[in-house]
Amino acid sequence: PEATTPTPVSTVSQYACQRRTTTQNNNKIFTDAFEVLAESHEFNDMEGPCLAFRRAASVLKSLPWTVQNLRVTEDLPCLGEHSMCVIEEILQHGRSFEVEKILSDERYQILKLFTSVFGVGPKTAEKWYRRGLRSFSDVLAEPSIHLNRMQQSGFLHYGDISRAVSKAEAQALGNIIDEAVHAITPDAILTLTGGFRRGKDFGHDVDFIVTTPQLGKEERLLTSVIDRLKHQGILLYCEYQASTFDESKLPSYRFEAMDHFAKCFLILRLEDSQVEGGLQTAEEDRRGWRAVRVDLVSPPVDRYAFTLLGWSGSRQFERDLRRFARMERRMLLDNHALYDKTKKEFLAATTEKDIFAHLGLEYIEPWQRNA
Ligand code: TTP
Ligand code: MN
Ligand code: MN
Ligand code: MN
Repeated sequence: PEATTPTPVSTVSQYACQRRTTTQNNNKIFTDAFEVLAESHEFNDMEGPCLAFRRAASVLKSLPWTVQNLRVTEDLPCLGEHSMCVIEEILQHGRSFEVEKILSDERYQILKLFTSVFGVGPKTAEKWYRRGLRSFSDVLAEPSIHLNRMQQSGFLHYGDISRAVSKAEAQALGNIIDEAVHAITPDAILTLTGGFRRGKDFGHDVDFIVTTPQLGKEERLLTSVIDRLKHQGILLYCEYQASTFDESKLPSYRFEAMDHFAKCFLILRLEDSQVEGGLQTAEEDRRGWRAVRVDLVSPPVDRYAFTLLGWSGSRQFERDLRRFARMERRMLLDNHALYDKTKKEFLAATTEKDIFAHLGLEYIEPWQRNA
């Protein structure tokens, strides 16, 4: 008799770094639901379920087709019982009642509102909520609350920086940073990274890497760029972190550990006249400028490839690159270096392709990393 086993369709990897995920999401109705569930678990400090929903969303984002029945999901990795139930609900009713319940929950709504402020994370939001605060005016009127500088500017520029940055605005900021960087160091290296490098049309900020061909000059370049922006009158906020990079240290096991390179988190003033097609909203257009969040990181040039790979994201893609390195290759990867635990040696790289090759991974283009 003929074998009845169907030919297996090409299997989807459990690791985002072995999938190609463009900005075209064919399963948005499901992934939006999973992201609400992930966030609500994050607000309740439940890291495990939060990550599980983020992984489930990421798998669905990589599919070139839309999920139309529950059966097809059986061949997919990272979809647990709970995720399956949500998919089933949405397939049947067009929406998930569990997700709708969360969206209408007061605590979820308030924590979501508070964490939308630059400088306010889930911990601070939860603290304010526990104190009975329910709105921005509650927070601002509460005398016992001390806002740090970042949070103060977060409230000050709330309207502008909670509005998405367009590609044209990112391009205009690129011109400003490019001018500043090259006026200081003519042969400096400037690269757009983050979501815009992945081909996204909108972002919450614009991320750049700046470095110098001469090893050791990069940190000075970053502080000079900040000074120049300040003198130009376009620096609305600057949080500068000096380098604490130590090349003898092994890469970190923890994903959320920040990297140690010199960096700054900025809010810049972008003029309407600098943006091709002008600013987006009528209000900004009348005012003639808008505030935008910009991140700059400045690694030594011999770490450029690791930083580029680390800052290009997405966060899920980065998480899985590190998890893959550790679990499948006994290697440690972070924004600074790649270390082979078997050979007990660091593996050098000048391009992202070198790093993928060291890991035995097929190269994934930046626009395929929207996991
Ligand atoms: P983000 O700018 O937060 O995210 P994004 O550019 O992917 O999306 P958005 O449009 O919302 O801005 O971070 C970009 C990448 O930088 C992300 O993969 C994490 C990484 N990163 C670090 O590695 N270290 C850091 O200190 C910071 C702030 C970010
Ligand atoms: Mn970004
Ligand atoms: Mn972000
Ligand atoms: Mn950023």
